[in-house]
Amino acid sequence: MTYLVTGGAGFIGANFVYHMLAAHPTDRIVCVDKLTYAGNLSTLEEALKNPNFRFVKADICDREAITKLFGEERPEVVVNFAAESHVDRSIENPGVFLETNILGTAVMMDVSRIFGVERFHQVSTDEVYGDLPLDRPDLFFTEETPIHTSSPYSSSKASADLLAMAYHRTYSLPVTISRCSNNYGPYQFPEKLIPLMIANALADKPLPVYGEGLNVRDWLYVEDHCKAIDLILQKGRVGEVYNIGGHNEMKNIDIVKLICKALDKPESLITHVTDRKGHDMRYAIDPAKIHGELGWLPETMFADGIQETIQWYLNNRKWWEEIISGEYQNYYQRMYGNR
Ligand code: NAD
Ligand code: TDX
Repeated sequence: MTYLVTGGAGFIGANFVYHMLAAHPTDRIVCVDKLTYAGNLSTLEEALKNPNFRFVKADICDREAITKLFGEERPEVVVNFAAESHVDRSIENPGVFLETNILGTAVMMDVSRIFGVERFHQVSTDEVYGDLPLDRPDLFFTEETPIHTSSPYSSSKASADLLAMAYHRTYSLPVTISRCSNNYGPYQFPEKLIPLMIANALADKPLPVYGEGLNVRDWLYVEDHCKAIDLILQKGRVGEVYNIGGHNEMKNIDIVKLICKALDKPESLITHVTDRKGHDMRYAIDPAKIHGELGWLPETMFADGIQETIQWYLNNRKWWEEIISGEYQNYYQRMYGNR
């Protein structure tokens, strides 16, 4: 069996590559990634030593390159992680989100149709459901919750989901979609909340909390997300959407305080900065469908996963210090300089 994984040099895609190489040691994993600012070949260093793994640098919008690759590899399964993934960047510059997240997904599905893949899995997000009010803790996102987006990022992901469902209905492309809550774990790019706060705290720099920090996210350890996608590939029903989340809601401010405590840094580093435009208040997934149908449950408790993650960033300073030493500095200045 050959799996084509797009975006495998990014955070979740790379964790998925490692999961698949370990869980399916006789299968072939081909990774295609454009290596944008968010993609790092060093993340795949160990995978590159495995004869069942191949890396190809290409843009999912490049129909010719993708067609050539399908001709060479004839993948049975495609898992589409490749995306522009950072909400703040989508607010700054939406165009590239529309290109990669919508048009790139369309190219991947067109070529998948031509080559008759057995499964096209679209990795989506809980952000397509918009947000929930803080004063209604009884409400959760189910697969039936209407699509209702807030940012250019979530709108581009929702567009891709709608297109995927249309390709299923119109062309019988064997599509599945997963919508996961916020991931954390090794190899997350330090523009995202948890690694950014770890990196800043270690440098005794201000910890920029948007607004009051009362926004709630539903955190899932990345390995649990990877296992859920694997299960959907093996046992999920074509044409279905599966929500993935572990009922682990946390306020941003509490996450940042927890990081301060774990690193023995003072909470006085916390700086409240101007809020994100259109900032979603609360995400919360109801995972009853994937639990009931496929038997999936998260395995890592947040208390353990966050300690492991902090330890990983302490043990792998070279990986993230290299990233934040380059173009990231310009990004940081633009995003936080006058905030
Ligand atoms: P990431 O930004 O860390 O990685 C994205 C990867 O895609 C990078 O390696 C990048 O080089 C690659 N890429 C970008 N544009 C490309 C293009 N045009 N062609 C080929 N490769 C391209 O993202 P992530 O956090 O790992 O997210 C992966 C997927 O999971 C995304 O689709 C995202 O929407 C979804 N998701 C993320 C989260 C989360 O908490 N991070 C939660 C739910 C869903
Ligand atoms: O410096 C910061 N300060 C801050 O208060 C950053 C980077 C974030 N935040 C807040 C904004 C959010 O409420 O923390 C929360 C988490 O922010 P992000 O890490 O940017 O994630 P989020 O916007 O929730 O989106 C993430 O989860 C869903 C991923 O980036 C998406 O790709 C995924 O679809």
